[in-house]
Amino acid sequence: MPALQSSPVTAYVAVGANLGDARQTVLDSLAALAQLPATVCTGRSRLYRTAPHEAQGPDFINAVARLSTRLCAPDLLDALQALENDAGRLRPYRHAPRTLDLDVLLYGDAQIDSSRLTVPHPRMWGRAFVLYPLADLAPDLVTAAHWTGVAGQKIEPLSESMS
Ligand code: A4P
Ligand code: MG
Repeated sequence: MPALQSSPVTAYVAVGANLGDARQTVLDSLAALAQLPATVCTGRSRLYRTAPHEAQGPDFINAVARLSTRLCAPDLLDALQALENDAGRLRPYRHAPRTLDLDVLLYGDAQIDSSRLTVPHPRMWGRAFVLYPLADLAPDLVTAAHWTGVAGQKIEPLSESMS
């Protein structure tokens, strides 16, 4: 039984996949995030096709979800990892192609640095595959300097009919 926060926290979760039917897995995971206990999904970005960044394998499908959740951050991570496992996630080596990756980008304005969880996600601001979908939901979070930092990274939104 998770210990719940007394009031909801706005969290942003990055969704990525580049194995199997990545688009369908991302859509299914966005639906599953909305079903987490003590959690409401208050927004989802467009879906994007992105080139692997510091990784190998097929192109990724990436998105971001905004949650309003009373789960504490470690319980949110547990829930995300359970969804990854349900999607058949294996970890043969770092940055291996994956059926589903769910990362906590932001958890309110919390700064967390534990053995299991670093929030804000330490690499998020240098990644187009995070910034574009995050800006769909929260454009004010992404600054001009952030955009300059990801110039040249290959990313394209999927058409509405695809997402
Ligand atoms: N962990 C620590 N902080 C967090 C957090 N904020 N959210 C720990 C989630 N997990 C966090 O994660 C490894 C460990 O990180 C977990 O056990 C957790 O306790 P993992 O899901 O097994 O592996 P990962 O996410 O691949 O690891 P890592 O090093 O965080 O990878 P990155 O840096 O997130 O990069 N290119 C494109 N185009 N699209 C992508 O989605 N993803 C990556 C992964 C690389 N290149 C990509 C993409
Ligand atoms: Mg991850």
